[in-house]
Parts: sequence; structure tokens; C-alpha cells
Amino acid sequence: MRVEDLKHAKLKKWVKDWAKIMKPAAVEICNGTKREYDKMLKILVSSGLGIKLNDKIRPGSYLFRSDPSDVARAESRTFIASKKKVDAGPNNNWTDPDELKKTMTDLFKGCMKGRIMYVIPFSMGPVGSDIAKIGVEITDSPYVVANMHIMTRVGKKVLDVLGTDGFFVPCVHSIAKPLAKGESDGGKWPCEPDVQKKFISHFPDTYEIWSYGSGYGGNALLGKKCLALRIASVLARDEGWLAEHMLILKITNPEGEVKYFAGAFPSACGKTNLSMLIPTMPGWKVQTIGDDIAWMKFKEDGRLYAINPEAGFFGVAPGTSDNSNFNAMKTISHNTIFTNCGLTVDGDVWWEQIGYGVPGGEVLDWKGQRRPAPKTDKGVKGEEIAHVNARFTTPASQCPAIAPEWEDPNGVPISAFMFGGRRATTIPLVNQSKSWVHGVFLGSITGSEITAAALDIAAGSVRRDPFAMLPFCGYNMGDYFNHWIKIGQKAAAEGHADKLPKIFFVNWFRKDTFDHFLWPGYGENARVLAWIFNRCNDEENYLETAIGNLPKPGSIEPPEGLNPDVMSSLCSVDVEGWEAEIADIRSDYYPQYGARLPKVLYEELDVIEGELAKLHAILTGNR
Ligand code: OXD
Ligand code: MN
Repeated sequence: MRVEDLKHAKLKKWVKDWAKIMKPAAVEICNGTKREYDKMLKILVSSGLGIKLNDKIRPGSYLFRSDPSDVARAESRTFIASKKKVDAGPNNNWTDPDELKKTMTDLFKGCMKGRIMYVIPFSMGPVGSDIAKIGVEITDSPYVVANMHIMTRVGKKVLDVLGTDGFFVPCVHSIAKPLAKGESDGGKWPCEPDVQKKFISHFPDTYEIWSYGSGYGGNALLGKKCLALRIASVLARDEGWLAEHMLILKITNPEGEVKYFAGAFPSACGKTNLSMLIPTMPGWKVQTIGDDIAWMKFKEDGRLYAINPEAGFFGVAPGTSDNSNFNAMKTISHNTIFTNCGLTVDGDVWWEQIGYGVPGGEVLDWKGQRRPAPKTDKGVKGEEIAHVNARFTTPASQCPAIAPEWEDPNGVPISAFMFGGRRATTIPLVNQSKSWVHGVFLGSITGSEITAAALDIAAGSVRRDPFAMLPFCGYNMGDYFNHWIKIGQKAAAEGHADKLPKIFFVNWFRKDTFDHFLWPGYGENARVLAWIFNRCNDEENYLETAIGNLPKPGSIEPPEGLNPDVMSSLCSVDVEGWEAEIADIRSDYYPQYGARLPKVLYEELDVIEGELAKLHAILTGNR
């Protein structure tokens, strides 16, 4: 399809205007076909960027190695350029939108010389769903086109839904590496290697995305974090829905009853694993709707319906094994794009904690350097063979655990929200909020503890990642909390408060004083999911405490070998821990949001503090 054939006048003008600025050798409108996908990979292999893996071991799969400057989301170069600084909030890098557009327009001038400009019409969510949104990305990277094919729905059907005047989010992307006549990439990942010259910019007032200089992941696949979270969170605020960094899972109990849960966990807490979990308890079943993002709208029955806006998984490879995530391993056994993994002599990929050592005598690491083949999958910190953020891009439809309704345009009704982080102390295995506002409070205090070894911060201090949205909320986090509060108020005003999802806080990561995990995690987490499931059916399986509703003794059957004392300490109130938690929230955490922090959250803090003081007095006999 040619630009001239585009029926949407605004889209046609937008493409032409950018082509004038970027000066590509040609413009191609993507049609989303398998033929187009194969063509992109052919281009990438012939320019030396992609390596075809051994078809006998991993059919239809490829490995890419990115530039060492371009291996992860560039948070310090990610901007929320709202008109007013206060609207971006302390959670974002703000810069003036007019100035930013001027700077970037200068950078974009001639940036696609010698390359093809691909125009990718894509739908986030099943095409035509009333919860889905359309984006159009222009890019000079065939790697981006191929990845977008997997991660979103691309092509003519999207243009059909867009019609002549439909709404789309314009997404501008360039890797910033024009080619001179006769020049080719010659196997070198093209990007702007100076991190300070990369820009991942969002204009929330006009719902636009401009990205320059990076070809990797969330910086370049603009449907994912940029559109489906940062811009979508702003659209959700403006239109009264929810765009969240949440997995969506389907759970079926032994009686065949089905419920759907959505869960927000900071990066590196095992979200993909949880969404594909294989329960250890007989009769229970977990299936996947999504592993990273949920878009949710209230429907006429008063319930909140969720879709997974993505069509694939962009997962972290290291740590993925048959043990940690059997279903993911099956999903990526074919038709998968790998980036920054090791390459074995057999022509397969390898990474740390894959479950086995490297076959053969040597291996190429993620930089393409020859290394002795490790006999085990343990790995050495700082000398990894796969980059710690090495990724797979794989179609969700290949996942053996995918639920048949994962593409239902109506979405699935959510019964429970789960929040959680890596907390070695204080936070119980599972805790149900006593009210919607209390649930918003729990979401707001989500975070993970930082070890002194990881960062130059005192061990045990908590890096808050509210709702796991800190890097992904496109506006002031105080206003975002308020949006959540308002969602609850609106449901109550419409007489649907009882239909709101129930809210839970879970923690798989408690440790003993020897730094050992107390809870086995993985498939055993289904025991907690089962407790939540029963709570959603109003089973009397809880005790009301100062911090929320905790499991009644005996209501979660402990995993084999778990000491009953450990189980009860995982499910009880650590009064002193919580007193320290409350003090931290009150003095160090909440004040950064100033007047934008909803007052009801401070009131929630007062109530919990009062309850804890009573408990403290009882425990110390000092009434
Ligand atoms: C992701 C992340 O890549 O949350 O999904 O960092
Ligand atoms: Mn994520």
C-alpha cells in the first residue's frame, strides 16, 4: 500500500510531513502479513543484524545483539512533556513540550536518509474492541516492525477500523542512524550510542509519542510502555477507565468455577511467571490472559472488564527455565525473536538460570565474544553470557496456558486486584484491604526492598513503586491515586460498590535472618490465589486485623515441608515493622506529592496507626 492510498486524511498528512523532515529513501505502509514479517527478518539477516537459530532446535527463531548503550529502557531519557510541570509530577522527568519538540525536530531532520520509513498501523487490544485503541508508528527499523508484528495487531484491518477520521496515537520513532550511499549496517546494531542524545518523549496534552536514538524494547516498540501505559494512563484519566501495569490471569477452582484476577508487581518480581503458573494443588487451574498490561472499563452490569492490549510477550530471558516457567519455555520453543542472549555452538540461545549448562566447549556471549561454555547455569555476576535484560519476543497465542477467551473484545470481568513487591520483612503473605480506599493505600505503598549490594542505598530501605507504575504513569502520581479513589466513588454512587474488584497485597519474598526465602513461591503461590478466590466468594476464611484481613489459621494449606510456625508468622501482623512502615510513608514517602496527594490516604494512615498503637499497647501490656 502507498501513502497516497491512505484514506484517513490526517494520517496521510502526518506521514507525508514526517517523510519531508526525515527524508527516507522510501515509505512503506505495513500490512501485518507473515510475508512482511519474513521480509523484515530477511533484511535483518542480510545486513548482519539477525542470526537465524538452528531450525532443528528452535524453528523460525532469530537472535539479535544490540549495542551496549542500548540494552534497556532509558528511564533518565524518558520525558513527560506536559504543558505544566506540576502535571508531570515528581515521578517523571519533565521538560517543556515546545522546546522539546524543537530540539527533537532538529534531530529528526534527515535522520532516515538511506533507509525505509515503515508506517505501522497497530491496534492495542483485539481489533475493534471498545476497550482497544489504535496507534500508528513510523520507524526506520525493520527489527521494530518485526517485533511490533508479534507484540501488537498490525495491518489493513486496523486501517479499516480507523476509517477516514478515527482517533489514533501518533508514534514517531527513529534509530538515528542515517545511511550514506552504499553504506550498510554491517552487523552493527544501529542507534545513537550516546545515551544523553536518546529521547523517549511523551506529550500527554496531545497524546503523542516521539522517540529518537534507541532501537531497543520499550524505547522503540512504542505500543508497549509508551502507548499502552504512559499515554493510555492519561487517556484513562481523561475518559474514566484504567490502564495498568498488570498481568491478567484466569483461575478455575476444582468445582469448575472461574474468576479473573489482575496483578501489579514491579519489574523483576515474576509477573510473567505468575501469569502462567502451574498450581501445585490438585484440581486448580491457572490460565493466562496477559503478562504485563491490563486495560479496564466498567460495563453496563457494573463490573470492570479487562483486555490485554498486547498480542505477545516481551519477557526477560535470564531466570526463565522449565522450573520457573514451563509454559514460557514452551511458548518460546519456536517462532521467537531473542535479543542479547548467548549463542551455543549448536545454534541455539542460552542464558543464566535456563536450567542446564551450555552444550559444547564454548559459547558466544551477548556481545558476540567467545567464552568457555559454563557447565552449570549459575552464572557469574558482572560476567553474564546473556545480558541481564536479555529478552524474548514471542506470540501469546503460542503459550500452552493461554485462555481461549484471551482475545475476547469484551474483555474478562475482574474479581480481584493483587499488588506486591519484593519485601523481605513486615509485609504478610497476603492481606485483603478493608475498603476500596484502603486498597488504594496498599497500591500506593507498593515497592521492593533494596539490598546494599545492588545500589548505594542502605539495605532494607524500600524503593516505592506505587501500583508498579512509577516508570509508566504519564502524569502526576498524586493525581493518579486520586483517579483510583474516584473510580471507587463513582461505582458507589452508581450502586455498584459490591461489584468492584476486591483488593489484595501479596508478598512471596519474606526472608529469615539467614537471607533464605520463607515461602517456596512459583506453583505454590496458587495456594494464595485459592485463598483470594474463596475471599471473593465471601468465605469466612479471614481475621480482621489492624493492617487488613489476614488468612485465618488453617485457611491456606501450607506447602509440603513448610513449618506451621513459619506459616503463622507469614500471616500475622508485625507490629513494629508496620510502625516503621507507617513512619516512613508519613515522613519520607507521601510528602513528595504535596497537595496532589489525596487527603483520604493520610486519613487511612491515621486509622492504621491508631489500630497499631492499640495492638502495641496490648502486646506490651501497657494499656
Ligand atoms: C517490562 C518492565 O519490561 O516492566 O515489562 O520493565
Ligand atoms: Mn512490565
